[in-house]
Amino acid sequence: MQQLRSATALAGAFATALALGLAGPALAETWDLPMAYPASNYHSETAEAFAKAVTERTGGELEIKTHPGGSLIGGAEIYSAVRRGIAPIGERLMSALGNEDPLFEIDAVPFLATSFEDARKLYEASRPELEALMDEQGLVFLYATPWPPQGLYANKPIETLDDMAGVKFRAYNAATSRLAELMGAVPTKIEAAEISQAFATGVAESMISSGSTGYDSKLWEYVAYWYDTQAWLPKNMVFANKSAWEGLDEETRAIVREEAAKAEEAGWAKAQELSDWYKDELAKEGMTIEAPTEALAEGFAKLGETLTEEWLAKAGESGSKVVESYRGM
Ligand code: PCA
Repeated sequence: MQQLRSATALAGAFATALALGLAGPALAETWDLPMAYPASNYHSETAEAFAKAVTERTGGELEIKTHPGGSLIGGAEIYSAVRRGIAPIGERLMSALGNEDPLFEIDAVPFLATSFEDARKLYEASRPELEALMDEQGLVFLYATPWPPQGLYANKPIETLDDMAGVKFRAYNAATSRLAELMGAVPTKIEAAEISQAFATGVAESMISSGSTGYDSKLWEYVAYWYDTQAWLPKNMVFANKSAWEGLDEETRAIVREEAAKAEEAGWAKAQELSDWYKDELAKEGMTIEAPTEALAEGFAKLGETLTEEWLAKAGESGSKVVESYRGM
């Protein structure tokens, strides 16, 4: 049936092309866009608006369909799926790709960039390298948007790092796993779609994330504290498979690029706009939202130094170059 339908579509497209006197038929395409975060999250909404705009502006010639919440492909598999052409386009948390290349982790280096303004600079400084790296991997980078600053969720008051000893910690990338280890906590990598279940069943008791993901996961049902450590602002990125991209005509590619640039601006604005709102919502649900104690902040700063050193050692010259150019901005 599927085959029959595409055969009919093909014949229709040929007929239209002949009628228009075109050299070759432009076939309408549907691109499924797998995403890891829930439909109601602003990252997903931004990608949905991007998908709609591309679909409309190309007159349906390129239809992009979003699939939030890991419903089509789980978060951990999205990058390799797009790389292998299983999905033509996808969205993924950049810093979860440290195994591909340490450069992807640059926005999860603790205290390197802790405000939206600095996060934007770090992004501008790293973007050319990221684009080149992804190009080598058979991918086309389209846009990236940030999460609000990362804070510490816990099921009990945390006054110093010692209070984290033995705590079951949900990690979302290698850097947060390592951070947990250094705190003496016990890390487990868990995708956002499984956070609520992990906290409900006691698999996780703590995590570092934004107010955004705590809000999406209704974390107040399981933990009472969020410490505003402002540790870093990680990003999600949207990227396409290079062969799929090269299959698009130039006009379509230009439309995708334009809409990606708009989505990027919208995503950065939305993240800033919602950052405090999320904290207020967590507080309204009864959570204690506090700045870390001096001792906790100091403990984190020390861990941050260790993690920065470790990252610089891994990321080598290209990593140091990006950090240097960021610091010079
Ligand atoms: N939310 C994502 C990554 C960073 C964030 O704020 C998560 O927890 O998976």
